[in-house]
Amino acid sequence: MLSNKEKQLIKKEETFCSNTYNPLPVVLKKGKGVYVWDVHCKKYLDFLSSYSAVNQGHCNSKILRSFTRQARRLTLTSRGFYNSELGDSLEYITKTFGYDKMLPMNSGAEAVESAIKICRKWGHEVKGIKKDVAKIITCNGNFHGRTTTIISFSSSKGSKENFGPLTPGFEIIDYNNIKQLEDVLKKDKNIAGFLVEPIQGEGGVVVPDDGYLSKSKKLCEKYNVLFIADEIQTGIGRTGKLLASWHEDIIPDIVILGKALSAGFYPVSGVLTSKDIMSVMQVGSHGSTFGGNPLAGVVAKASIKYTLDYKLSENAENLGKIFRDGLEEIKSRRKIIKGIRGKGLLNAIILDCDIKSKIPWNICLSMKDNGLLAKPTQGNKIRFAPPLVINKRQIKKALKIIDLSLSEF
Ligand code: IF1
Repeated sequence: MLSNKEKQLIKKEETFCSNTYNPLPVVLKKGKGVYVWDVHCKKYLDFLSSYSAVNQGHCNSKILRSFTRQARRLTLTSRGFYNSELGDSLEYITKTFGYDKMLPMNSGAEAVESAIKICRKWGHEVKGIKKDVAKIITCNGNFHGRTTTIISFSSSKGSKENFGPLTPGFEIIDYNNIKQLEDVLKKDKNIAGFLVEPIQGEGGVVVPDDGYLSKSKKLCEKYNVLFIADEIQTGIGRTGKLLASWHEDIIPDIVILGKALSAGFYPVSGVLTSKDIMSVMQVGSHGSTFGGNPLAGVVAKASIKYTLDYKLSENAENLGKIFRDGLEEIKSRRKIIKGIRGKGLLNAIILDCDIKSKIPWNICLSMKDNGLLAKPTQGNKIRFAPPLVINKRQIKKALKIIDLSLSEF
């Protein structure tokens, strides 16, 4: 039951904020590491991690120190001038991921939009596609953000209803389907890029077959098409490697980062690629008021450094296995679980219910009451994605809570 204080806070948010979400009825006030507390100081394990934006844990002390030191000194200069932090942080980030250059932006969607611009310009000016007919292949079940161009290639009707006219220039194929990719590449000479999530997050944590990414990359090389990996959710250690693409030893032509690139302190995103590909972006072809500001540079470098120094990718790999084994054990006793899938600490259970059923929501309400926060995705799945700083004891605690809540269904 919600207290009067919670009801008032919820009512105020609903009164003054656009109504585009259906939040779980919990009002959070504090976060630290894998935990968040509500306004009555009830503690929860956060198994959503703001959709993988706080991989380094809520309010990470080390990153906070770097953040506040820079915030006291200089936060924003515009790119109308140079600043003392941007070059240093982009050198660190590009070298960490093995690229020559990064185009710095703010939100994930802005970075995806920027990657689309780079890819199209490369298609026209380097590949030689006729003016304004370059196309990008994307996948059914994709989620790349909420801007008008991005929803134009979404396969979910709900996200594009009445937002038209939509942006042309996208071919949608089935995810994890090499034949469909090759068919389009063979048929259509105007393809400039293939934009894909190494694991589809919103699609309900859909892990493609082993080899899907490497075969796709090889096809892109064969047909002179840019392989663009959207690692906004799967990057920064989430799936057990620094980039999910690295599970298949591929080097995408373009990598898009966001979310945990700033450990949840401040929107920082970016597009990483080679200097040749980035050379299509000349003075005046792109920009952003906050893109590449000194505070963003400092917090991004500190967030990546923390991820490496504290081996969060390895932790995600190891604890992800323990977590999935624990879910398998629960599944053997709880028929409501139909399937388990994921990699590293990006996992989901598939429930044996209709996608319109209230069961997933009610299970999340019960887990909330038992001290764990998670949310359903794609109807009959519940995503589990804790901060990557989680330890074995906390994983075991989470499994107990999940088991207890499922016992009610
Ligand atoms: C919300 C989903 C996840 C993303 C990938 C780009 C973006 C996202 C692979 C855009 C953002 C967020 C958005 C968030 C919910 C969450 C989400 F459910 F929407 F699909 F994680 F799976 N590429 N994903 O996952 O980044 O502009 O949001 O910074 O509330 O819409 P953004």
